[in-house]
Amino acid sequence: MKIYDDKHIKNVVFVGAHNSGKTTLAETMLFEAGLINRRGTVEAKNTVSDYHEIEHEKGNSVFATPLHTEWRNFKINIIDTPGLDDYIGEIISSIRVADTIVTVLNGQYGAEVGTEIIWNYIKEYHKPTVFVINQIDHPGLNFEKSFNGVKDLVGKKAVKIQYPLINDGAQCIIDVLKMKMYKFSPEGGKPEKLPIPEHQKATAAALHNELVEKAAENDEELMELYFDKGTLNEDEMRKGIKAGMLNYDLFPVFCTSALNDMGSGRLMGFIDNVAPAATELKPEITAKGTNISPKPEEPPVVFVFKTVHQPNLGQVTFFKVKRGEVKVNDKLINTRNGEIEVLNQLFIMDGKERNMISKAGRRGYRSNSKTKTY
Ligand SMILES: Nc1nc2c(ncn2[C@@H]2O[C@H](COP(=O)(O)OP(=O)(O)O)[C@@H](O)[C@H]2O)c(=O)[nH]1
Ligand SMILES: [Mg+2]
Repeated sequence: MKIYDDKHIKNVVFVGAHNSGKTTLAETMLFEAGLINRRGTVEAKNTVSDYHEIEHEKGNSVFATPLHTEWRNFKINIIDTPGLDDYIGEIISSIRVADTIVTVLNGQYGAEVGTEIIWNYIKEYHKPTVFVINQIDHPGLNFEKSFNGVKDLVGKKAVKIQYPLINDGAQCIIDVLKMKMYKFSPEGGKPEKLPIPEHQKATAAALHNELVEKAAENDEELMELYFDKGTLNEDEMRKGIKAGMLNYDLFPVFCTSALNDMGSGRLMGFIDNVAPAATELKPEITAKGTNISPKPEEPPVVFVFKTVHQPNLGQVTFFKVKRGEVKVNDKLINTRNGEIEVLNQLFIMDGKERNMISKAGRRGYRSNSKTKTY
C-alpha cells in the first residue's frame, strides 16, 4: 500500500440511527475504490464491516469497525459504528478519534431518536460533520422531511450540496456545488455528468447562491471576493466550506443510495478535497492540560479508542496516532496507570483483515507484509 502524508489521510466516522445504511455505505465505498471486487450486503452477512458472529446473528453492527478506502490519492480511514443506543460507548470513543463525522440518515425517516442522541455527543466534541441522506432510491423517500430533520439539529447551518431527482425515469442527483446533474444507470457506479435540466435551473441556482453565501461568511478574504464578484469559484467555495466546517458553522448535506451505489464516489471526493484533515483541527488538550499539536517530529502520543481480546492474538488495542510516529517495539507510558506498554506488533485493520506494518504515524505508515486474515 502507498504511504500517505498527513494531508492525504482523512479520518471519518460513520454514525447514525440503526438501519440508516452506514455499513452498506462503507461497503459501497470500498467497492467503488476497487479495494473489494464484490459488494457484500448486510442480509447476506458478508460485508467487510459486520464480520463478527454476533453481528451476523443480529443482522446489524455491534462493534465499531475500522476500515479504509483509497480515493484519488487520498486514504480515507472509516470507522463504521453500531447505531443502537446500547452501544453508545463504541460510538463516543469513535467520535473522539474522528476528524470529520459522517452522520447517515435514513431518507425515509430523517432524523430519528438515535440520530438525536448521537448528535448530542457530536456537539460536545465540536467535530466537523457532514450529513448524508441515504436511501434516495427507496419509494418511501422523503428528502425534504429528512433535510428538515437535519435543520432541527443544526438550524440554518445546514446547507444542501445535493438533492435527489428522478429525471426521465433515471435516478439523478443535482449537485449545487459543481452545478451538474449526475445521472445513474440502474446498477449505479460512475454517473453521467450532465447540465442541470431547464426545469431545475432556478431551484439549483437558488441553492448554489445560498451555498456561496454561507461559504463566504467564514473567511474575510472570501467575503471581500464575494462582494467584488458577486460569486465564488469552486476552489473558493471549497475553502469557505472547510472553514465553515471547522468553525462548526456549516454542515454540508449530501444524498446517496448506498444500496444501489449512487453518490458514494462524489462523497469520497468531497471528503478528499474539503473535509478537514487532522492537521487542520484545533490542537487537542489532554486531561492533564498538555496541548498536543499533530506534528510528526515530536514524541509520539496515541489515543486508545478500543481494546479487545482476540483468541489467537491476545489483547488488541486500537489507537489513533495523535502526534509523532510509533514503531514496533516502542515503549509508551499509559497515562491512566503509569505503566509501560510495549507495541509488540502493529497492524492496519480492515474488518477482519490485518496488514502488518512496521511504523505508523502522522507521516503515514509502512507496510512490511501481505494482508493476513484471522
Ligand atoms: N433501499 C435502500 N436500502 C438500503 C440502503 N442502504 C442500506 N439499505 C438497507 O437498509 C438496511 C440497513 O442497512 P445497514 O447498512 O446495515 O445500516 P446500518 O445499521 O446503518 O449499518 C439493510 O437492509 C440495507 O440493505 C439504500 O441506499 N437504499
Ligand atoms: Mg451497521
